[in-house]
Amino acid sequence: MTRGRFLTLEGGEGAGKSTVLETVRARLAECGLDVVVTREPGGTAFGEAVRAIVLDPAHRAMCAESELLLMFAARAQLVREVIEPALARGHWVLSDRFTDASYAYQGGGRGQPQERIADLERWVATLRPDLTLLLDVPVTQGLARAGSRGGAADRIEGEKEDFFERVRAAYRQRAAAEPARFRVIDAAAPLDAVQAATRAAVDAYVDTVEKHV
Ligand code: T5A
Repeated sequence: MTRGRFLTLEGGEGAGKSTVLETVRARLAECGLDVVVTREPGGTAFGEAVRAIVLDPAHRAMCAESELLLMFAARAQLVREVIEPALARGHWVLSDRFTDASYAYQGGGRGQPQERIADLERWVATLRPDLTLLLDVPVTQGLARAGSRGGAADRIEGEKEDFFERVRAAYRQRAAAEPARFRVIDAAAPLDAVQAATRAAVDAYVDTVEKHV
C-alpha cells in the first residue's frame, strides 16, 4: 500500500486557516483521497487537554520553556496516535498547524533558540510535512479578523503586536528556506481569492504525487 501524504496549514492569528482547512479537505476528497483532519495543539484526548492548558489565560505565569515542552508533548502523542498510523494506512493527513508553529511562536515569538526546538523535533517528531500552505497576512489585519469573531482572547492571542510580527517573520523565513515544501498564500486577499489560490496549490501538489506513483 502506498503511504499517505502529510499536509499542514500554517499562519498567524486570524490568517484564515480554519476557514481554508475545509477547502483543502474538500479538494482532497474530490480527488478520491481518504483524508484525516487534525489540529495542533490537540487532535488526541491528551493533546486537547494540553491545548486547554496552554491557551488558558489563567496560566499567564507559564514560562517559555514550559510552553515549548507542552507543544511537543501534544505533538508526540498526535504523531504516534493519529498521524503515523493514518499515513501507514495510505490516508492523507491534513493538520491545522504542526512543528513550523513551534519555530514561529516559541522560536520567533518567545525567542527560544532554534537549536533547542530542532533537538525536540529530532527527539519526538522527526516527521516533516510533504506540503505546507502558509497563509500570510499582515499582523494588524489578522488580529482584526480574529477579534471580529468575538469571544475572549486566549493566552497567546493576548500577546502584543510585536510578538506576532516576530511570529510572521519566522514563518516567512522558514518558507524562504524550504521553497520545495512551502506554498505561501496571500491571505490578505478576499476569501474567494485565497480559496482559489489554495485549491490551485493543492491540485498542483496532487498532480505531482500522481505522476510519481
Ligand atoms: N501554537 C500552536 C504555538 O504557539 N506553538 C505550536 O507549536 C502550535 C502548534 C493555536 C494557538 O497555539 C499556538 C498558535 C495559536 O496561537 P489555533 O486555533 O490553531 O490556536 O490558531 P489561531 O491562529 O488562534 O486560529 P484562529 O482561529 O485565530 O485563526 P485562523 O484559523 O487562521 O482564522 P479563521 O479561519 O478562524 O478566520 C478568522 C476570521 O477571519 C475571517 C473568517 O471568516 C473568520 O471570521 N476570514 C476572512 N475574512 C476576509 N478575508 C479572508 N481572506 C478571510 N479569511 C478568514
